[in-house]
Amino acid sequence: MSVRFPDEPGFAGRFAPMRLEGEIRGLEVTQGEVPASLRGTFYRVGADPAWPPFVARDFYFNADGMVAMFRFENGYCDFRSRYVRTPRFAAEREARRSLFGAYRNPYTDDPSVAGLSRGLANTNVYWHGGRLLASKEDSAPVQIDPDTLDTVGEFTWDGDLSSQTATAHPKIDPRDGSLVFFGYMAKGEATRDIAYYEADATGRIVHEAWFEAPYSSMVHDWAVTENFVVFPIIPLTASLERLKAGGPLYVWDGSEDVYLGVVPRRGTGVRWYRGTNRFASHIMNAFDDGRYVHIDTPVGAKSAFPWFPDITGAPFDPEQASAQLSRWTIDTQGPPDLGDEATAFAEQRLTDCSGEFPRTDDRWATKGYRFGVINLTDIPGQRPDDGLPGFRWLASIDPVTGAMRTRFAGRDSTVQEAIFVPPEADTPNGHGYVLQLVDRHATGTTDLLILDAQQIDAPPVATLKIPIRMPGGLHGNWVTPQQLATRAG
Ligand code: V55
Ligand code: FE
Repeated sequence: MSVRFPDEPGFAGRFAPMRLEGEIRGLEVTQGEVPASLRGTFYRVGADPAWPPFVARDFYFNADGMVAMFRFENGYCDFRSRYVRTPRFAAEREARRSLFGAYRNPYTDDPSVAGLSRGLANTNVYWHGGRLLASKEDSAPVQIDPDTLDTVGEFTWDGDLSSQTATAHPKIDPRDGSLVFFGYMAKGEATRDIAYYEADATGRIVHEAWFEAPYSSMVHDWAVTENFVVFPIIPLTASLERLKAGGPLYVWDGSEDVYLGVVPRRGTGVRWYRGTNRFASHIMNAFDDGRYVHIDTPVGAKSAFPWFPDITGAPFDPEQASAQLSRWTIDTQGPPDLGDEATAFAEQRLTDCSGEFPRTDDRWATKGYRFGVINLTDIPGQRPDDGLPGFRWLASIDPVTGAMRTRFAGRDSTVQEAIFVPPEADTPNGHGYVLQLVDRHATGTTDLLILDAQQIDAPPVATLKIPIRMPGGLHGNWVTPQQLATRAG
């Protein structure tokens, strides 16, 4: 009956479970001063398994969502962390053990939980229509109380969500506050169905369109511009037969093409632009000029996820998995599918450094922009000699000039996703703060850095100390007091 986590890489180092819910009023400031004018809350979610898995070689995509909040007011920062009480979390807490099996494989579950949502709410936490929503791409989001982090319950846009799933990477159009989102595998695991939605600023779904992808795959992030949405179909392919046989949902298929599905905003028809095999996951930003769509995303030769096997059995190769920020350009008036060996969209590399977790100043989301941040695993010629894998630098980039600044996290330190925080006043694109959690491996603590967005390489404006390790960090967002005041019931 002992609680014992497996001696496996998925539960070691920065993936070792923490499982701690708590509150610290007034985090310790170890350097600098928190600007008194900084008012708002940074919410982020990490994946932290509440119970040991009963399947072998489990990984953090399959772990419970732990939401953390950092609320800034008058130079103080209050911290709170809380698990999302998904139906799955509640059932396993009651049983004091895992009841759900392998990642997105319901055929491996304990029969007692058949029919219960497998959602973990572990990938993103965002504010829209007066609600704080924690989400994972295999299910509907879960509404969270923005002050206590108590779980309100599953949110299905008042029942209007016809898809079984909703992306963890919705975009908010700064023009009108619309939430632009989609569900993939919308009719169940390994299906090819995609449902595209827009909800107005109040959180009511006002547009819905359905279509089928060329093949079933992980559609983790996507591109939204003023006039188009683009669905990247990347060959982390899924198969229901494999799932039923107890195998992984995804495998990397190096023989399959990439497709970019372009749909006009609030339109219905999809056009598929085909390109040669490669990998991409997160999108920094995207924009269009009415005809050409530009999408900035790190692009690698192969999948960055070591836990999804290569279809050929080839071992994971970090070199091939490393991705460099690149720009994909689609001529929406050009021919969509040029057939074998050809590519129907252009690719131009923006940097030679390897990285992921790109973000932008979301006031410029969907628009031509001058500021992004990204975490780097490697800068040619600057690799530290401490042998620690993972993201070691933060970089800021102006995609127009290519100008880049970098900040090394330090020895024994890795970085989690950074976010841009606008100051109270209207400022130019990229003028404000960048917030970033830094894992201090030697002490098992975490620092929250407040950086000047225009000089991320300068000493931090302030460093706050969280005296615990915060594992499995994924995505987060900044919510202003004005937004919190629009709370829906
Ligand atoms: C990602 C994370 C997920 C997932 C699928 O970063 C993709 C990508 C935390 O869960 O289920
Ligand atoms: Fe993501």
